[in-house]
Amino acid sequence: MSILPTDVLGQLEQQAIELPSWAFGNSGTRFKVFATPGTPRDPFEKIADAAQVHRFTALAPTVALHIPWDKVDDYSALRAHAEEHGVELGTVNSNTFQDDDYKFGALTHEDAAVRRKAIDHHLECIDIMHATGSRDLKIWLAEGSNYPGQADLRGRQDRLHESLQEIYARLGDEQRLVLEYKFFEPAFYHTDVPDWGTSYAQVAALGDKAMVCLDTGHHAPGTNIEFIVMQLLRLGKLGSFDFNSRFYADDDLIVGAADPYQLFRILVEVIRGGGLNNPDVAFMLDQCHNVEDKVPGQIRSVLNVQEMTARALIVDIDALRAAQVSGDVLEANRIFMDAFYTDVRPALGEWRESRGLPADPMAAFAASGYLQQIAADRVGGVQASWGA
Ligand code: PSV
Ligand code: MN
Repeated sequence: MSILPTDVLGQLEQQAIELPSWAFGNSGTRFKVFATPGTPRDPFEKIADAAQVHRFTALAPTVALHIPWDKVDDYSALRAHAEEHGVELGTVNSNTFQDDDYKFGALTHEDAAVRRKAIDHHLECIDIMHATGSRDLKIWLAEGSNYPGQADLRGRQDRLHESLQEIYARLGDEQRLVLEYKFFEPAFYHTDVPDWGTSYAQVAALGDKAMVCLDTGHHAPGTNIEFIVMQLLRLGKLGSFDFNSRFYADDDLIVGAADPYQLFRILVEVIRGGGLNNPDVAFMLDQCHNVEDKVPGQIRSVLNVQEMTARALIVDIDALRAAQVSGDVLEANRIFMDAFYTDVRPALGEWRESRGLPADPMAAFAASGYLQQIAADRVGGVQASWGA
């Protein structure tokens, strides 16, 4: 028998990981953004690139948009373009972090006129979601303060609740709001949604269609992220993941690159809590490819998630439970580590081939000549980058 039993393969077959449109544009640090030949000039080209990831892996059927970066005149046309390329449009991300008016906050701002503008932006995002067929509105707020005493922490929390209430009230029956937390940056003393507890308190006060988004890069070093995953699943409030990995801050590196074992531990809790292939829990990437090629960077990312999911699925749960119940600490840990150390890559390759996919999607994509083709075709225009 393969190390991946049929029921495990059945679960892997259903796995879907949403790609961020911004991963296909140029990105970098505050020091330099390096351009690459063939980088998309508009959302249509970003979606064409994203479709390549799905074509070679069958893992990425949807693409998230960021507004206004992905603003177009005709969202139905963008939707049709996505469908022609074999993918669908996914989560709509709002953006209240690049406008001068938002220097001191958006949904929390002291000035009602600025709050109005920020709320209206979210209402526009919901209108876009109707045209694109998107279910989720993802809100990440770059709001906070840099110096103690600068801001009225309590007043901002109350205004956040009021603003979110108005946005929530506009959601359609099938739509959801997911509120992302982040403990620092761009504000460095406090942020208004710094942790899962604050996000949970805010979304719980809204209702069933509001959930927490967990970005794996948004925690202090050493945070036990899998514990948060367990707790949010237990509370029925884990709406989505933004997967990426970090060495130092919010590095937005390839998921599973910095700490594969952490990704394994997270996925074990996802499975334990019923979050795998559960429509309530969206798997998304939130990454930037600053120095590596973008399409293969995304292919590697979804494969990393798939591989670690396979390892998490082969944990011998019955034996683990028995060891836990009997207090056999070392045996429980051995069972856990056995699954983590199992090399599932050959079995996954064989399985992909049996489904008509390339055993090695990275190699197959490289051999396809796509990167050379877009470099030759996409001449002129302005490459998409931060802010476009
Ligand atoms: C913020 O760091 C974040 O994680 C949010 O998800 C944004 O929408 C995304 O990055 C892109 O800026
Ligand atoms: Mn994120």
